[in-house]
Amino acid sequence: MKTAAGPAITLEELQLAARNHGLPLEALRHDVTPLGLHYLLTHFDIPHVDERTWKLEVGGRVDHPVTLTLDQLKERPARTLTVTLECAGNGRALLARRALSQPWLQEAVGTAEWTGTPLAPILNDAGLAEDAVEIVFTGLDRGIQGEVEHLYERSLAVAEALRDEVLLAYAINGQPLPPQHGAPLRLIVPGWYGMTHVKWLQAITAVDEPFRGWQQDVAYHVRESEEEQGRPVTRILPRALMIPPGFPDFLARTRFVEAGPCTLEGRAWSGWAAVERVEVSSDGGQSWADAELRPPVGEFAWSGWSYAWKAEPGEYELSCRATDAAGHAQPSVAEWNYDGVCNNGVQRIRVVVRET
Ligand SMILES: Nc1nc2c(c(=O)[nH]1)N[C@H]1C(S)=C(S)[C@@H](COP(=O)(O)O)O[C@H]1N2
Ligand SMILES: [Mo]
Repeated sequence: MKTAAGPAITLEELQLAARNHGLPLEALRHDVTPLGLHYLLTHFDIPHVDERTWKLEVGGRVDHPVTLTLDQLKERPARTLTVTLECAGNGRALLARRALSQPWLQEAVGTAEWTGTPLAPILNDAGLAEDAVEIVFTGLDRGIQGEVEHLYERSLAVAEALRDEVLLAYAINGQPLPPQHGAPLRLIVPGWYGMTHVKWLQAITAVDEPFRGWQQDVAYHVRESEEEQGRPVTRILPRALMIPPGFPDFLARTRFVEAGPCTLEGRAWSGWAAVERVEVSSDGGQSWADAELRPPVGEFAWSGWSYAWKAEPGEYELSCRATDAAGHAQPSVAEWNYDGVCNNGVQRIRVVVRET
């Protein structure tokens, strides 16, 4: 992977940023992100798929390989789950030295109602062989990354793939999946970072040794250099985000707020456990106060929070941070890593409070 030489965004990063958009932070107001406002990340091209001829191949180390059409998948039991999805690269562009990739600030997140059929019964019907250790999920999209040509593919350990909440989804927010979100079928693995949720599925293959594809084995590791193997990225670390209050300056995005009571609001989530605490700071992280936390909007989705701020004239840096029940806390600045993944350092919003 190439790294940026300086702080300025390169044309190559801009090219990616213009294709892959984030959630406008004001859309954090919605429990479920309206379609079109959910973030998007596509490594290569969005494949053009004819749903009438599309098929899913389930095979490899199984006793009964099977080919399923979209109609057959829709005839199976359906389940809808509200899931918060976040890209592992969220926060990348805020790192001092960064990998040349999608330059997210902090907006690569969204919550959707995904409808599909659970994966486990399909694998059980196919009959996993005793030596199956992982399930590989293959997309239809091909490209070159890290100088290696490949289809977008990721794997999961058998025990993770068999979890009840893992879905093969064909609908989002009650609508058929649109092309950009993986039509006609994608994987949903609640709690895991975005790269796991393979879009445009064409094959699900049980394998008897750990999968070594580029997106699995090389990408998505927390490591300090290209030579190091590192630690694989799995579940989403806690993060809180605030809806920027008041109104913005067009270019700098500095916020302008009238003096007086001001409700600060936002969302917080973690893929490890429920969010237990959200705190807010108005002095650049020197002091923190507890925000009021609402129950999550779904078992695998974010919680809303609010905080009554008494805005007095002056200039402020507002921040928020989340802690989950598994003891993961959000750092003010996350530790640097080579791929620019899992950067859950706190959000900072510049606010000018004016006399009324
Ligand atoms: N086939 C395929 N699946 C994919 C990707 C991709 O490029 N190709 N990108 C992954 C990444 S990195 C993320 S963050 C999520 C984004 O899902 P969304 O675009 O529906 O929000 O899809 C994942 N699934
Ligand atoms: Mo991602």
